[in-house]
Amino acid sequence: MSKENRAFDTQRLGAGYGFESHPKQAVELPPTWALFVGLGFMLFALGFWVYIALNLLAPTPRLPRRSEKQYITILPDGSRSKPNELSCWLDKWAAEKEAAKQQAAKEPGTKVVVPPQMPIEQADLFMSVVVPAYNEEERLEGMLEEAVEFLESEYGGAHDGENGQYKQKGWEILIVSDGSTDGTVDKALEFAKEHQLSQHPAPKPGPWSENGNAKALHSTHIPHGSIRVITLEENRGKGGAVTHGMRHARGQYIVFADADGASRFSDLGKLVSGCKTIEDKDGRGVAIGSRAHLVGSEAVVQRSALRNFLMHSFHILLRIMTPPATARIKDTQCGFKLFSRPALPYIVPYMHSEGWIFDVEMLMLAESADIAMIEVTIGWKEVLGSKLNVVWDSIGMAWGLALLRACWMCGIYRRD
Ligand SMILES: Nc1nc2c(ncn2[C@@H]2O[C@H](COP(=O)(O)OP(=O)(O)O)[C@@H](O)[C@H]2O)c(=O)[nH]1
Ligand SMILES: [Mg+2]
Repeated sequence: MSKENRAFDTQRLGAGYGFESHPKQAVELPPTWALFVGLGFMLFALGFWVYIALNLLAPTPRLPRRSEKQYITILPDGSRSKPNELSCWLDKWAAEKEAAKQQAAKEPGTKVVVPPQMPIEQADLFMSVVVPAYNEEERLEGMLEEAVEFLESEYGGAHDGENGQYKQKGWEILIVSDGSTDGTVDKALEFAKEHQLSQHPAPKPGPWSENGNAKALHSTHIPHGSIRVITLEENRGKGGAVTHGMRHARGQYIVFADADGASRFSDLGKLVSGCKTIEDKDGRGVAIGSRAHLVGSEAVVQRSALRNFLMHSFHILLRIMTPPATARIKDTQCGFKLFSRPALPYIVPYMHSEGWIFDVEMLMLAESADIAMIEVTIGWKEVLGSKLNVVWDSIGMAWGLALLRACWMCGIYRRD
């Protein structure tokens, strides 16, 4: 045999050409149990690292700073107030809960029961409106105009509920400026000043009035203190701002609404009646403004094809990744949602998401506490100047959703 075709020379054992040089013997596999132990070990190691990674990646909201627990409003003489302390039901609730727990630990024999969610302090007024606002100097005024007109006509003066009549009356607007770098705060306070009742004691008929009916420049006059402006020192994101506002709400019902006025504010009445129909014996309920009926309509079609495509993809992801009642909600992202006060301690203390995905976390928390939710169709218009970065924020939302679900499943987030 010539030297050139040595590779095929299987007679020459030990020639150093690979397989032909191995002695023939049966391959011995490890026992099955050892394979299972190895596999189990690998899965455990994987789980361990996933758990560590989730712990590192899970968003932890930062604690509010001193100045963020204060608000500014307009005084009866039209000047700006100094910063006042915000009342915070959450701080009181957490302190009481802790005290009850310690009491229970101290007296193991006497059976002190800590209710899973202790009730929070009573409402002072009927409706709290939380408005997250990030650089909204352009869009805020129109929204406020529409809101106060409805609130004043529907729920009376801002202080009516504080006088002991059951909280059918009274309202407040909490504007949470989320580290805005423009004139959002000034715009909000200017608005409050211009509309303040004490600034316009009695509208006088003048050349502008029609048929002798006085019609002042601003038709709605509001009692002082109705609008509170809170400033977050650093931008947190919409979820952070809404949650912050909800911690300081004094209303029997709490709604959050976008600063651009995209939702028809007068549909708040529909949310309240919808919520009342589903409240349980403890008065807990959530009403979700819905634009689902508008899909395919002019308002939605006007949006870019990319935004609509991403919206549909996000809905599919939501269906797969959220528990059943949340997955059934057709429009989870609408910035117009109402909560009854007794529902708050099941949701607000356990919020983690700071960004756009916070709505889903709120709904998942409500679902996990067996709080009924109802979707209510509302009027809505597309308003220019959206701050949503369609591509990046969609990726961020998908990632946020995956993280959120994983953290709840692994017990990194939990109610205690
Ligand atoms: N707090 C806070 N709110 C934001 C931020 N970005 C947007 N918003 C608010 O979220 C609401 C909806 O924002 P918008 O830009 O209209 O989003 P879109 O309606 O989804 O297109 C408005 O009230 C914004 O001021 C942010 O970074 N922080
Ligand atoms: Mg908008």
